[in-house]
Order: sequence, then C-alpha cells, then structure tokens
Amino acid sequence: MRPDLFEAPDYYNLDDLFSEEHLLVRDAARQWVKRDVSPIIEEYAQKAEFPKQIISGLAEIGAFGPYIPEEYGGAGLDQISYGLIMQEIERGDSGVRSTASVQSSLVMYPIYTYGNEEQRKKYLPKLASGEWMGSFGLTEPNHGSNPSGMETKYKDMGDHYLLNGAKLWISNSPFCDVAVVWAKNEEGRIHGLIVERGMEGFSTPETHNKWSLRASATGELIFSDVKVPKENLLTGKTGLGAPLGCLDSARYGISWGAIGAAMDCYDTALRYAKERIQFGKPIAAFQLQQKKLAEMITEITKAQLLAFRLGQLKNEGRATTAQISMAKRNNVDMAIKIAREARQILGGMGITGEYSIMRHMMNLESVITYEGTHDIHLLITGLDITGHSAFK
Ligand code: TGC
Ligand code: FAD
Repeated sequence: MRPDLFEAPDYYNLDDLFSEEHLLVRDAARQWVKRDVSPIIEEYAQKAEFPKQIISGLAEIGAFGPYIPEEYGGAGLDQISYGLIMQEIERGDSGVRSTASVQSSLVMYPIYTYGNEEQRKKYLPKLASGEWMGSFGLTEPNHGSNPSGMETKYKDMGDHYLLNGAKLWISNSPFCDVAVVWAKNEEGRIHGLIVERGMEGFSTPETHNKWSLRASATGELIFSDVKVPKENLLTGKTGLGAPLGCLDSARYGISWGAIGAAMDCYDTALRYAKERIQFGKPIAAFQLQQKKLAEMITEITKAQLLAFRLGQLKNEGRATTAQISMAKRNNVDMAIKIAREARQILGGMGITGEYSIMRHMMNLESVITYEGTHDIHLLITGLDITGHSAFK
C-alpha cells in the first residue's frame, strides 16, 4: 500500500466550530491512524485478521469509552470528541472502528448505564485499557432486524442463571474476554447478562470467508447450559429498549465514522485525478471527473454538518433515536456512494490494495447492514414522521 498522504477536507471551515479539546483529540487520533494503522491495515484485511497489536494504541487515543467518566478509566470526553475519534479511526478502516464502537458503546455503555457499582468497577477500567475486549450479542440466526423475537433464554436456578442459545454475526467474538448478551427470562422479558470467556458451555467460533470488514473478527456466541453468576445480570434497564439504547450510541458513532471513510476515498481520488494524465491532461480537468469530485465534497460537507449538529444535540441529551437513525442512514449511504465513484476515478488502479478505496467500499457493505439496515432506518424515520409503524 502507498504511503498515507491523507489531507482532511474541511470545505465549510467546520474546524472553527470545534473546541480546542475537540481538535487535540481528533489530531491525536489522526496521527495515530497515519502511523499505526495505515501502514499495516491492507495486509491484515488481505489475510482477514484483526491486528491485535493496535489495541493498546486504541486505548491510548481514548477510543475505548471516550465519554465514560475518568473514574472508570474512560476518557471523560463529550459526544463530539467521541464522534471525531470514530471519524479518524474509520478513515483508516471501518473494521477497526467497529472494534472501538463495540467496546465503547455496546459493552462499556451498557455496563456503565445499566450496571451496578460493583460491575462498573470490575469491568470498565479493564475494558478502557484494552486489557479485556468485549462483544455484544443481540443478533441471532433467526432474528436480525427483529431482535424482539430472540430465542436465547436464561433460567433462574436459585444460586445462578442457566443460559442457552446462540448469537450470530458478532464483532470481536473470536477474541472477546467478556460478552454483553441479551436474553429472555422465563417471563419472556429481555435482560442483559455479562458472560465471561472460560465459563463452561460458552464458545465463540469465528465466521470465515467475509468479503467485507476483513480486518475485524466476526463470529458467533454459543451458550450451552452456561452457568452465569447472578451478580452478572444487568438490572438497570430491561426490555428491548435496553439493547436499543446501546445502539443509539453506536449508531451515532457510525454517523461520524462513515464520514472518515468517505473523506479518505475523496482525498485519494482527488489526488489521483490531479496526477493521472490521459489525453494529454490531468483527468481532474475533465468535466465528468469534476462532477464526481464536486458532488463528493458537497455530500461530505452535508454529512459533516448533520453529524456536528447531532453531536450538539447528544451533548445536550436531546438527540432522538429517529434523528440518530437519519444520520446513520444518510452518512453511510453517502460514504458507500462516494467509495463507488472514487473507485471509478482510479480506473484499474482502484481495484488494487495499493489504494484504500476498494477496501472502504467493501467494508461499507457491512456498515450499511449492521446497527440497523438502511431499510430499517428509513422505517424508523417513517414511523417518526407519520406515526404509523411499517415494520410489521
Ligand atoms: P418497538 O416496539 O419499536 O420497541 C420496543 C421497545 O423498545 C423501545 N425503543 C427504544 N428504547 C431505547 N432506545 C431506542 N433506540 C429505542 N427504540 C425503541 C420502545 O419504546 C419499546 O419500549 P416498550 O417499553 O414499549 O417495550 O420494537 P420492534 O420489535 O417493533 O423493533 C423496532 C426496530 C425494528 C426499530 C428495532 O428492533 C431495530 O432497531 N432493529 C434493528 C436491529 C439492529 O439494529 N441490530 C443491531 C445489532 S448490533 C450490531 O449490529 C453491532 S455491529 C457493531 C459494529 O461492528 O460496529
Ligand atoms: P435481516 O433482518 O434478515 O434483513 C434482510 C433484509 O430484509 C434487509 O435488507 C432488511 O433491510 C430487510 N428487512 C428486514 N425487515 C424488514 C422490514 N420490516 N421491512 C422492510 N425490509 C425489511 N449483531 C450483533 O448483535 N452484534 C454485533 O457485534 C454485530 N456485528 C456485525 C458485524 C458484521 C460484519 C455484520 C455483517 C453484522 C453484524 N451484526 C451484529 C448483525 C447485524 O446487526 C445484522 O446483520 C442486521 O441487524 C440485519 O440483520 P440480518 O442480517 O439478519 O438481516
């Protein structure tokens, strides 16, 4: 892969709106990605392996629990800093951002928000430092977009719970130390349980042959009569709203992350178009290529403004689920379209691992599917504006 020459576009001078802290946090993440991710990520994507050596670096830039208070090992930052960290990491690779999203919003967030003080103290500092890695089990073989139908269940055995079931498509599962698992009790109410590697009957087989998110480890969580200690139940919130609350936080991060992938594709295509000569001119001088590039920067700028405003609303505790859905849906769709157009600007070179575009394009096929598909987010907006649910 070529050296990372990335220069971030900022067409509407958004940097003027960020605080000094935002810029410091963002620039530290940006430099780390250039130094520690860009040089190795193509190789790891090609061999379909998560680069575990970057875990300590992710922890150092505050990617594990950016908004979790410092007393629990988090970075104690605001939501815009969290978004900017996700943007920079996904500029490197969506799979690496996935690992950070899961750790922060799908594992640390529920333990912090729905857990008790003992659980927070036991798990959060180790998750923040990357000593322990987490996964989040909601999706099942028969229940993806409709998690309320989940079949994974647990039974109260007096001195422990007995957990049975299976989760599919779980990021980080093959190497996770802890998993936040959503399961129904005997009354059919959904609860979160913290399952630890090493518990008898708990296994995490890896899912192979992915064409997308190859540098992220994906797998299953299988529970066969797993004895879960009673103190591992998350009691702060129950029902489907509990896992959906975590998704709000992760989807918000993705709305920023997708901008990073789009920026990288745009920047690469712009540089290539200025350098590549055909018919005696740089291809950047042809109207058709300018149309592609001009539309890309317009869409990136709109997405940045959407994410920034959403960040302000999140900081004020006013962002709604539907607003988050709109940003996740719009920004990932924007990024995937830009990746496809940018790929074309590079001609044949665009399909090689010399450039990051094809990897982003394939990664984004997962990003547009997980954390709620493109269709599901449209239906969430539809329900919000009409009052009619079109899910069922
Ligand atoms: P519905 O009847 O609408 O809602 C059930 C209950 O939940 C409440 N609720 C929420 N609460 C908090 N936050 C939210 N965002 C909420 N949305 C809904 C709702 O008020 C209700 O509460 P109550 O008290 O009345 O029971 O549920 P439904 O069964 O009709 O489903 C709604 C639907 C389809 C929108 C939802 O289930 C959904 O979002 N489906 C998509 C599933 C999804 O996103 N899965 C993601 C799995 S995790 C993942 O992909 C990680 S990838 C990570 C990575 O690698 O980066
Ligand atoms: P389905 O729900 O079967 O949907 C198939 C198609 O039908 C989609 O196009 C969908 O939009 C459409 N559809 C479904 N319902 C409706 C409807 N009511 N109206 C109109 N169209 C509809 N899950 C986790 O729990 N944890 C993880 O860490 C995790 N990581 C993932 C990592 C990767 C790489 C991938 C690919 C997925 C991951 N997921 C994870 C699972 C992900 O959240 C699901 O794939 C996603 O929610 C969609 O579920 P499904 O794949 O079962 O598709």
